[in-house]
Amino acid sequence: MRTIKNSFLLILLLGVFVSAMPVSEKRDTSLYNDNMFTPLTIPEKTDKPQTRKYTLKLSQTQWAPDGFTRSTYLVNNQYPGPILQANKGDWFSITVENDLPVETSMHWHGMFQRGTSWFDGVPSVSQCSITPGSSLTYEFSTNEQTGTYWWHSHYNAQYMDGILGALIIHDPEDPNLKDYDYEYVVTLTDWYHQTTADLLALFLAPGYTGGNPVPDAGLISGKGQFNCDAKPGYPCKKDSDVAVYKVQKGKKYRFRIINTSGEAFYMFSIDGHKMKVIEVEGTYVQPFEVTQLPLHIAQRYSVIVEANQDAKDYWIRATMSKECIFNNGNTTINHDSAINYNVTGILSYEGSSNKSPDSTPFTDDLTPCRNLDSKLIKPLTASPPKEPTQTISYNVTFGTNAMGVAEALLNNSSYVPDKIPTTLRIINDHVDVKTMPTSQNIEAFNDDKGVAEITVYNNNSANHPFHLHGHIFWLIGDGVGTEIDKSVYNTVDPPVRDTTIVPAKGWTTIRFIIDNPGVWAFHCHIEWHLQIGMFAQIAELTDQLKLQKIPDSIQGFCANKAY
Ligand SMILES: *[C@@H]1O[C@H](CO)[C@@H](O)[C@H](O)[C@H]1NC(C)=O
Ligand SMILES: *[C@@H]1O[C@H](CO)[C@@H](O)[C@H](O)[C@H]1NC(C)=O
Ligand SMILES: *[C@@H]1O[C@H](CO)[C@@H](O)[C@H](O)[C@H]1NC(C)=O
Ligand SMILES: *[C@@H]1O[C@H](CO)[C@@H](O)[C@H](O)[C@H]1NC(C)=O
Ligand SMILES: *[C@@H]1O[C@H](CO)[C@@H](O)[C@H](O)[C@H]1NC(C)=O
Ligand SMILES: *[C@@H]1O[C@H](CO)[C@@H](O)[C@H](O)[C@H]1NC(C)=O
Ligand SMILES: *[C@@H]1O[C@H](CO)[C@@H](O)[C@H](O)[C@H]1NC(C)=O
Ligand SMILES: [Cu+2]
Repeated sequence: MRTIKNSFLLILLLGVFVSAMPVSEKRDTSLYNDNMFTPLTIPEKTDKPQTRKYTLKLSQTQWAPDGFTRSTYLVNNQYPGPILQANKGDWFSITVENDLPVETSMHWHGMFQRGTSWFDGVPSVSQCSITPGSSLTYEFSTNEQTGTYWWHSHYNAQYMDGILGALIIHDPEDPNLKDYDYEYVVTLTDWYHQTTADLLALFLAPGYTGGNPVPDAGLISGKGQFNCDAKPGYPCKKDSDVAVYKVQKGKKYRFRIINTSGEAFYMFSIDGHKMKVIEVEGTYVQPFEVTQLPLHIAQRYSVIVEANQDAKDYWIRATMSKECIFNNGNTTINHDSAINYNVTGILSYEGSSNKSPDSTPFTDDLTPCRNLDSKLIKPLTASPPKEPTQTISYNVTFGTNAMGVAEALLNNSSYVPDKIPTTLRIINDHVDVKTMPTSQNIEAFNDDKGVAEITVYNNNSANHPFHLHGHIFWLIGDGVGTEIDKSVYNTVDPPVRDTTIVPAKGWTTIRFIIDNPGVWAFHCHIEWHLQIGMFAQIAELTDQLKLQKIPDSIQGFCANKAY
């Protein structure tokens, strides 16, 4: 994310540039990522940690993942980008080559970045952005982390234009290994027919109060079907590729499901097949069965699906909850979207010839827009931290600034990114975070091995998926109402996550251990909210951070800018 002011002109210019491009009628299916539909090839187990090297080459092209052609960003000429894989303890060395006409920056969602906080990929917090034509190599250890993660651009709302992919860390000691035969990765994404640059220009226009833009389609692992029939005369092609996951009867499949959306809430299910949840955002849980899995943005689950039904085809449903998508009639951007909320793919048994499944959905009644019931999620090993040593809260509100532009505020303060990343200010200049402007929304946590407790109050009617960088946290409690209800606190075996919902008209309390020197973003993952300032910085153990040496590559990017 960059300053709205700085990037605004760029957004407008890009908007003009993009809309002037000819609309291609070509249907290029080669840009889908086939690896999303093939069981994972697991990296070989090694005695010593390996360095897993990848190159991510970012480019722009005209493409129609759902039947409508628009300017799309691709990574290695694919969408979603490559699945990055490692084994527990390995290092990643990932070179990001920016061939886009705009700046970028890459975030490894869920990675602790212990000792490498400058590679967390957040402009204005951990690094200066990667200018067009340049590249940056991110190097970090997976340390003790395992499980299902993802990577995405953290520059403006760019990931929603296509810059994202899965990141999987395999665990040779995974207690579930014997319970499945193959692994698949699934990404769920809401898709728009305008670029985020165009949408942001509308969204950030003075006087706009219509809420988040409405998506046009939902994509399963990059494949979607725009509802062409619903918009006569609209330039789109029917019969675009459907996401098909092939299974063999009698085998068991681990599906790693990642909600990579910018706005939409999904309810994921596979007709006729129960799902056994085994992992929630990198933490093993005591297995439990569900028929429907609710996922908010950035949340991840691993489930085991047994191919134990008649060898036919079954609908995979990633139903977007209409209730969770605000649409205030003609004041909302793209309010007349023809989106089909019933996003589908196919689970196809080997030998099945049934191309159009006739399976029926599960019909359990789940509350949309919320987390999976926390009571179901019991970590395999429960070791929540003790009572907090530092407690803070944020009150989320919306407003408009002096220019009439929408803003989101935490304790009355909308975050304004700084040119110089906070991490560099602290390490290079030893700036005391207490002296930073209010608009930095920065809070210091300096009690080594202490326990931080954050409560977010949400007085508005949207659900906000909050993500904390650099950590997992224990979800101590949440609820509706304007006051915390401590009677619902779970301090014995609470869920462990890195992204959780702050319910509409409600609150959420999390705890984490203060043990990772760095400056970490804590923000709503609805990109539209993030862009208007629903963002805080957690400055952790800055005395230790000051002693760390920033790589020349990170210093160099800023040297060319404000530094
Ligand atoms: C993905 O996250 C969005 C935004 O929180 C949510 O609306 C959507 O339902 C989620 N999708 C799934 C499958 O959970
Ligand atoms: C928007 O909708 C309202 C209420 O339905 C209607 O009165 C108004 O004329 C509409 N405005 C536009 C520009 O279509
Ligand atoms: C979506 O699914 C619901 C429930 O099954 C159904 O009532 C509705 O007609 C479907 N909508 C479309 C556009 O297929
Ligand atoms: C936000 O405001 C509340 C109420 O005044 C206060 O208790 C809390 O500490 C503030 N949070 C921060 C991060 O300053
Ligand atoms: C949050 O802000 C709203 C709007 O100003 C206010 O009504 C509410 O009491 C505040 N909540 C807390 C916990 O401070
Ligand atoms: C936010 O501003 C309102 C109105 O000025 C004030 O009443 C409230 O105390 C402020 N809240 C915080 C947490 O500073
Ligand atoms: C916040 O909640 C309080 C108490 O329910 C209510 O009086 C107030 O109108 C709300 N403010 C906003 C901005 O929603
Ligand atoms: Cu939000």
